Amino acid sequence: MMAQKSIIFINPPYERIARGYEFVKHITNNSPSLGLLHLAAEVRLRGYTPSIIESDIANLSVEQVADQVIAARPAYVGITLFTVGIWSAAAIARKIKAALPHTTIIVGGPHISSMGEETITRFKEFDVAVVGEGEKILIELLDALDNQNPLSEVAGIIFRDGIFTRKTSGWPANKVLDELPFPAWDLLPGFPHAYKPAIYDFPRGPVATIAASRGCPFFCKFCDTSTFGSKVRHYSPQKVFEMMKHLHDNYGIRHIMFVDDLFLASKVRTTELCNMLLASNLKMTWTCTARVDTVKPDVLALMKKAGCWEISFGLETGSNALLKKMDKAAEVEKSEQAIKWTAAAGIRTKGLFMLGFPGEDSETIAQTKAFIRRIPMTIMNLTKFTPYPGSPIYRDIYGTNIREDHWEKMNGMNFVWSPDGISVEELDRQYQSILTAFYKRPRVGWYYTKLTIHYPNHLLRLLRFGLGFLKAKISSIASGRGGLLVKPGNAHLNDEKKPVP
Ligand code: B12
Ligand code: SF4
Repeated sequence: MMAQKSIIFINPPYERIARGYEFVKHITNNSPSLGLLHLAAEVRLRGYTPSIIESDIANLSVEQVADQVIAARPAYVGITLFTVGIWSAAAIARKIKAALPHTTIIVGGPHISSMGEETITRFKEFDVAVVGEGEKILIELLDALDNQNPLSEVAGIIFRDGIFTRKTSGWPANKVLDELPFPAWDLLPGFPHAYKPAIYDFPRGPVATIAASRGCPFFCKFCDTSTFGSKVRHYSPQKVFEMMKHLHDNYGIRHIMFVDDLFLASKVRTTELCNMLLASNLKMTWTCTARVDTVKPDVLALMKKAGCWEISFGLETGSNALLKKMDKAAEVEKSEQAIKWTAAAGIRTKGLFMLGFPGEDSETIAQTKAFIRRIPMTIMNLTKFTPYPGSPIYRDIYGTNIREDHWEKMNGMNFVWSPDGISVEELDRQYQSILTAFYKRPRVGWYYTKLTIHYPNHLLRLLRFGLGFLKAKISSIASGRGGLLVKPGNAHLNDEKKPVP
């Protein structure tokens, strides 16, 4: 018997960390899928019984996830798809379909918003795809499936119709975010303690994530904005405050990570939220992401008072020429100013950098190294440039080819492509060298020592990471790779193209 009106949401397992760097798992971000929490809350309101499987965080393999689902015999399965997780999601779906042919498998998420038609055509184990923001569309879709109404009448979906793949008209994005129910944190197994963000990214746990807005009006060439589009919509400051209080009062949450792209886009809203936090007795800390052109000393001072602990800035590179190529609408000088203002306000500064964007060369790498040495940055993240489907650069690089063999590697920790004149091996070497240029300085080392003494909860994770790193280095030297942690020879643009069958 199929469990009627039940739906299991899955965040599939994926290669989170590049081979050779497995020890990094001890210190990386283990945040859950906020999208699935929003969807679960919405369907529960409409009488469905949702549950959630966070595969990676629960350390579940493809087989284990499929077995759990098969045992529960749900009417529906909803899988969230990042490009990196597509193969494992397809493997899970295939196993479920073999055992439960009447279970409908619905997919959504960033990979679908950018490449939905190709995905539904390619992967027969997925039944229907939901494009963009999923809450309202999923409700309409489930209603149509329950009542056997034609899918062609549901907007915002892609489905197979005989041998054809059909896409219905787009669904307008949710305009009023306040109308959405709070994410269903109560359905997350092990919440909140199982969901730790990256080490040193929060002072004290437990931690939860909130997206206080959706959408971004910029078009940085490396960024996939296909899910939420360019129209920015916000929760009201009052609702954000209520969500924080709900998390604090019901789950003991002490730190919030705002994951929206442009948390500081509106000075008025930021000021209002900060004033609410100051007037309350919620002693929560929080972090957010901002563009360098949205911070000013007065707001920063208020944010600090209201508990802001760290701001992440997408700095990307120390080269103005490269920023221009990225269509980032930013300049190194502005970045430097924003970092200085933020540090002066007593807020930690996190720089998000990228290595290997088209145009990267030895000169831009030297500029980046000089930049990170001179700015008062507390913590840096360096990702390996990846042309994600949905980003404007994707078509520039791949044209109409679909390099599905690259998908599994698209976790920001592999170079699947390299610019002319610079090899993947050289980029890998520079990757380590840039991180070393920042983290090996005595000032940074001393800061982290003080931080560890102040917040000893991070120590155990750090020890596990350190031991893993040591083991990886020794094994690399022993196998003749001279300490290099990644095996050279990733796929390159000039490799033989593998078309979609
Ligand atoms: C927070 C975040 C993370 C967190 C949490 C990840 C998670 N699983 O949600 C962490 C740090 C772990 C993370 C990691 C990565 N991330 Co990330 N992340 C984000 C960020 C900033 C916000 C996501 C979010 O919470 N949004 C709010 C919620 C409500 O939206 P949502 O999850 O997209 O869900 C909505 C819709 O997508 C849809 N939907 C989603 N799933 C489903 C399923 C069904 C069945 C249905 C019907 C609908 C549906 O409905 C939901 C509700 O409206 C986005 C940027 C962005 N603006 O979205 C990048 C983003 C999603 N990440 C990205 C990437 C590349 C990654 C990494 C692969 C590598 C990296 N550089 O970090 C890793 C691995 C991802 C993984 N599989 O977990 C890309 C994805 C591009 C792509 N095509 O794959 C994005 C879009 C950034 C970008 N602009 O390029 N990430
Ligand atoms: S990088 Fe940031 S500013 Fe640029 S498009 Fe993406 S979310 Fe918007």
